[in-house]
Amino acid sequence: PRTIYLKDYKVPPYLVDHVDLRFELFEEGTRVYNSMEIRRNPDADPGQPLELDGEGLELEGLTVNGLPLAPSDFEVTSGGLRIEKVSDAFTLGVVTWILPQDNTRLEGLYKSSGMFCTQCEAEGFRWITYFPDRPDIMARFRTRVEADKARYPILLSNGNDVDRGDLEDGRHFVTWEDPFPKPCYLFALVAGDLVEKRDRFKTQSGRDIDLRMYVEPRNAAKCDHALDSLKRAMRWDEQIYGREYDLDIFMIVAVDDFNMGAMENKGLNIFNSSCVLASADTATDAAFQRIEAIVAHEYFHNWSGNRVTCRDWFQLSLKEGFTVFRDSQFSSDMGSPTVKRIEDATLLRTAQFAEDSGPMAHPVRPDSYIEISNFYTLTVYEKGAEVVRMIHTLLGEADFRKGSDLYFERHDGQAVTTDDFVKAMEDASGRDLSQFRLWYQQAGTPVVDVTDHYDEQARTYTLTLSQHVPPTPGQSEKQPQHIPFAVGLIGERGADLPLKLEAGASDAPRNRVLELTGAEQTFVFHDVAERPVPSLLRGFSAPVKVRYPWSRDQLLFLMSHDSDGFNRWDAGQRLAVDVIQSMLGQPQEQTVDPRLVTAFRQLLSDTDLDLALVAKMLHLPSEAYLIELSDVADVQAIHSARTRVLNQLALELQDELLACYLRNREDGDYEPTPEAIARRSLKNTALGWLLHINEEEARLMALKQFESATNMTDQAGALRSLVNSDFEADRSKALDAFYERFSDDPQVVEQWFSIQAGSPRAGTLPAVEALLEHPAFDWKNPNKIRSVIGAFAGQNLANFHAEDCSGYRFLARHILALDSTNPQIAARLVAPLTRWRNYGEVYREGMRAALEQIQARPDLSKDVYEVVHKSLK
Ligand code: DPP
Ligand code: ZN
Repeated sequence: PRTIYLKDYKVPPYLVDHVDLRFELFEEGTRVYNSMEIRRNPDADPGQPLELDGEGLELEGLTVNGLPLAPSDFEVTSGGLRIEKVSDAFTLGVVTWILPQDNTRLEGLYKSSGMFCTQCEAEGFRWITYFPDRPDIMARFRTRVEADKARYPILLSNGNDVDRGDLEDGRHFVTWEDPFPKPCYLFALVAGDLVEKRDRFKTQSGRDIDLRMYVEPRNAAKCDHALDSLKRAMRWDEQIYGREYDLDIFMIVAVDDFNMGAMENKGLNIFNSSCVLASADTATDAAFQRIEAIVAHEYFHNWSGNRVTCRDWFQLSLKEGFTVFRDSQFSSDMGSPTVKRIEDATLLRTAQFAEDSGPMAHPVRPDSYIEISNFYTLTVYEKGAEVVRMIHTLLGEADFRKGSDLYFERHDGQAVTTDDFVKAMEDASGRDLSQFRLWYQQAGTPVVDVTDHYDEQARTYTLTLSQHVPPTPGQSEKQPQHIPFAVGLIGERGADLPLKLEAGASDAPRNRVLELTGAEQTFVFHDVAERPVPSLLRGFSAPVKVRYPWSRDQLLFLMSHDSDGFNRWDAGQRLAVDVIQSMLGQPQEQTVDPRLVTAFRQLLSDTDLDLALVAKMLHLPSEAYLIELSDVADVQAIHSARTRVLNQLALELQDELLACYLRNREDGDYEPTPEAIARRSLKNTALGWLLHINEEEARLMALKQFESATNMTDQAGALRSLVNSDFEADRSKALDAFYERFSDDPQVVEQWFSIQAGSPRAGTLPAVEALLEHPAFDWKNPNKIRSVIGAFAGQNLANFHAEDCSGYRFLARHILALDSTNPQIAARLVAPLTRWRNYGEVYREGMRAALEQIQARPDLSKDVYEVVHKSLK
């Protein structure tokens, strides 16, 4: 397979101004009539042939200005179609025949539960018709959809519906026109027997927008949360970014088979059902929050992605990093900012840091790729969002807003680069971000080492920060980056001290963002009356690793005194990591540092503390995070050490856990408010811990909660606790009852699968293999694959990393099977094997053998080939 390089980018030789599409949808196939108004690009080298992309298409007709083209005038190539000689401006007509009903890749046009839908990002449009499938071609689309009226009463595409009517043979049509030029990856079409839920939104300038949500009839009662979230997002984007919606209609559609979470097609967002449908009795708090965030994310793309789009796919983070930053600000404003920060940092430190130190490590703006689908990564999305967040921190709220206004104004209707984004921020603020741009160019997680010195005589406190960025594939030498490093200094009595960078300065802040730009830099604080404890990288102000020799007592001190909620939580995490790591390989009877027990006792008993923060602080660092922190991970030892710490904590804190459970048990009507979510989280964590030690009273409480729960959070919480316990009989009874009750609800069945596959107790390999044989499992449905195979390899680490390597062979076998039906999903599943070099020998060899087994298969998809090949290199 061919590697594509950023340095090879050239402007397109031809532009498409207008596209007229007509889809004839039939059960045995779809005919697509595509008429494009094309002209030579005045900015490109002249004399180039016209090349269009196309995959899996049967070409039925080709005309130029209405006249058929002779076979000698064009050439159908492996990835498309080439016409050597064309005039400066012309209309090209293409007729193709495609088979959506057989499309298991879920790219282009396909069928899902009896409805037609599309997914064109990144390169799906080429599976529909011949077209220059690249985001810097922005065209106006007019789309006529024709189908059987009884089967497909709803026919949708982008923009406004301008015409509709009946045809012969019980068929009908609807014509859609999108006034905004857009790249073809934002094209969408939906046809199905769907119910419509309507709502309205009045924009800040007083325009009325029709909000329409389309779902299968059985999901009619699961739309309210998405529509409410949408309205909140629309209002928020007006208030915070001054961005107003631009069409008269905004549509959301839910489909069951979807490779991604959702897609921001212009005016017609298509969602994976699991990321949009919710009701109290079928969706957990986590799902409610995820839906609010994703609905907002896709909506925000209307400006950051659609009105201003990417020049090429190397610029993916231009829209994704910025939009993830925007949705994270939004979630933070809707809920608890500290909790949101903890969740974002946890994901980043666990999964993105792992990616950044593995064989697939790449910059936020990659330099090359084989298959772009492999670059919808945590680095492009989450690290990309952190990079934008750092710009926000460096510029401050007001200048950042000036920068975003300038960016939208300057580039409206254009396809641009991450450099253009940074330039707008520079121009609006007057700041120089040239060194900062390295965040887009250098892969790898910077490490900041911190040392300090307190001079009692001079009353100065000195922090020395030094940074290095580790080597990553293709980048052995790195330069120092521009790191906003927020700090505070905490005095003996727990209060923040003034931070004076000059002696005698008055009005000193107690929170400061130090700007680390050199390889090593020293910051001296004056008039420091006592030796402080430093609070470093407050609010996780940069996506870096911080090393400082904290003592356990200092961490305990920070846990209870840091005014920065994030760092309070982080101190608890560091302490727990330290305790767990010190128990690695120790005998069973090794006891846990009593200070950790005391700290957790405090957390459970202090009713004045912020519940949401306590709920987060009670989560021990995950196995995945502990693995990420190890140079050479011994998974079984990590699992055993963490389990022992959890057991001992639960045993010592039974009374407090019980009291916490009872205190937070009462629940009125279900509401996904931050306060109620925190109570449920605390309650279910306490229950889980108690069942972990097989406490009989807790068993009865769990059974009762399972039977009487009025919302899915409590229902699934009880089920999960039982499944993770040793109460074998209760576990299978509860699992059966749960399935019985929810078997006709795919989203709940997916939870049922993942609770089992992700549990170290219930999810041994034979049990997981049995789930694959379950009638509700479906190899064509990505959510089912993720909820069984993904949950097993991603969460059930003790069983996946079984020392006999059976987990790896299992994964390799299914990756190979899936590669021929859905290469995107197959390639995603390779991720748990990629970092084999960071594991102990047994694991390492087993993972490598699994990768080699996959690599040995001829005709691998580009998707799987790229990940496996780079992992073994
Ligand atoms: N739909 C995906 C997202 O919004 C890709 N654009 O991130
Ligand atoms: Zn996105």
